[in-house]
Amino acid sequence: MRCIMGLIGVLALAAVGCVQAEDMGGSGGVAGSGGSVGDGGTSGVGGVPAACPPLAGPDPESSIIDVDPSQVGNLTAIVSSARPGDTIRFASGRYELAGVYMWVSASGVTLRSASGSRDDVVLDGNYQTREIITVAASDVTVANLTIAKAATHPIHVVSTDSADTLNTQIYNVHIVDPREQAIKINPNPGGYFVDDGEIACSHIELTDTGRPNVQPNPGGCYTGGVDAHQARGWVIRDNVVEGFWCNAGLSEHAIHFWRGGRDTLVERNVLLNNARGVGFGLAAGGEARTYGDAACPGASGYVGHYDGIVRNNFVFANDPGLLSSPDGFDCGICFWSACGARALHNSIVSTSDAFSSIEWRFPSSTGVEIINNIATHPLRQRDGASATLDGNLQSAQLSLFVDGQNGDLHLDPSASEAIDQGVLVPAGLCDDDIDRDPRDGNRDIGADEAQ
Ligand SMILES: [Ca+2]
Ligand SMILES: [Ca+2]
Repeated sequence: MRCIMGLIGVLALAAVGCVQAEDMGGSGGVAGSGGSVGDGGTSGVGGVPAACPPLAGPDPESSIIDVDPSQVGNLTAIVSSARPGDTIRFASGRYELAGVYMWVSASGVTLRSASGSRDDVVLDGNYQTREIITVAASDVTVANLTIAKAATHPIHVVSTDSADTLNTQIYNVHIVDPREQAIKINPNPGGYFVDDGEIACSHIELTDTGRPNVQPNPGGCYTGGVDAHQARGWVIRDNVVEGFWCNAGLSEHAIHFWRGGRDTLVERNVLLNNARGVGFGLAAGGEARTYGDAACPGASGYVGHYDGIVRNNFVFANDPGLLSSPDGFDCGICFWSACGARALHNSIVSTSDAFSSIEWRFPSSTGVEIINNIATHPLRQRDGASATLDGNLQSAQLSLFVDGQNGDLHLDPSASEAIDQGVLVPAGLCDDDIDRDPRDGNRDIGADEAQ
């Protein structure tokens, strides 16, 4: 059913089910995993957390295309024929895709559930559909859905041979058990890029059930959370990403921007039991996007990532399976060939071993700043990288946190080693904490400013 929404139409069509009914989500702490919208913060007004409010309803001027599970065989055609600005609204239920995929090629298209709850709509690839949703146009939104068991990527954002893909919004999506990277961001070889997107308030996970199905080639563990190539200006915030590790082979990071990424902002995420947390850059050479404005004059040669900020994140590991796996908890925040990268006010904790809490590697990792982070394990310089370090606390004890064994990395009131012990940070760089509460005049070390 196609519903043309206008101001009058809203009332007229309410009776036939064309009006958005958003749920208001729950409430709770930022560290909760598995929640839906509403679990993203503690500081909202009127019971609606500020970081993850319900997505606004469809533009009343847009066309709404309602689909239900009986139409699953037609989804490829329905999505391919969407016009610019259309909203495709999924009725609650399980969509057994069995090879069906969705390719979005019109700008401004939105894919979302009718109920507003991401748990109510499951798009299940059952490892038969390769890419489930491909975004190949600008201003596309994917929201309030669950996407399970893609044979490759649950969401793949690509540019085309004639245009950049800009302003993708991925919001309140639950991605579970992808066979490869959960959200892949790739440029088309023609010189157009995928820039200025946002991934927010989502839950991306690899479960114990899904882990044996991970693509083993190449490297034994070809999976990860967000994997972005040559992308600029993305914001990755208020997500929970968990479980990306394998019994053989090293998983890609929970959040990874490389091959010439730039200006990525990674904030207020909870990264649980991943072999690697946040990565800017990776290689020391190869193909990469470059920029014409001398983005990093201090670096010579290959740069894997330019500038960008990683702030107010919890990165935590306590799963014995991960910690005893061959690669273990390899790296919490990893700046490899990452020029000008900043790690500000993160909390990085392992209950057992970890190789690096924060790592900066290769000579083009220059101008790096590592400020006011709290970590149980080493901050590690490697292979000619250079960084400014100040206000960090290494070898932190688990007792400094509210529940260091289970991942609530808010500071315990007794954590005098961390509370009020941070150094000054220029205004505008990190004014709030993981709860979106303001930093006070004496900054606490780590992601939490204790109240
Ligand atoms: Ca303080
Ligand atoms: Ca706080």
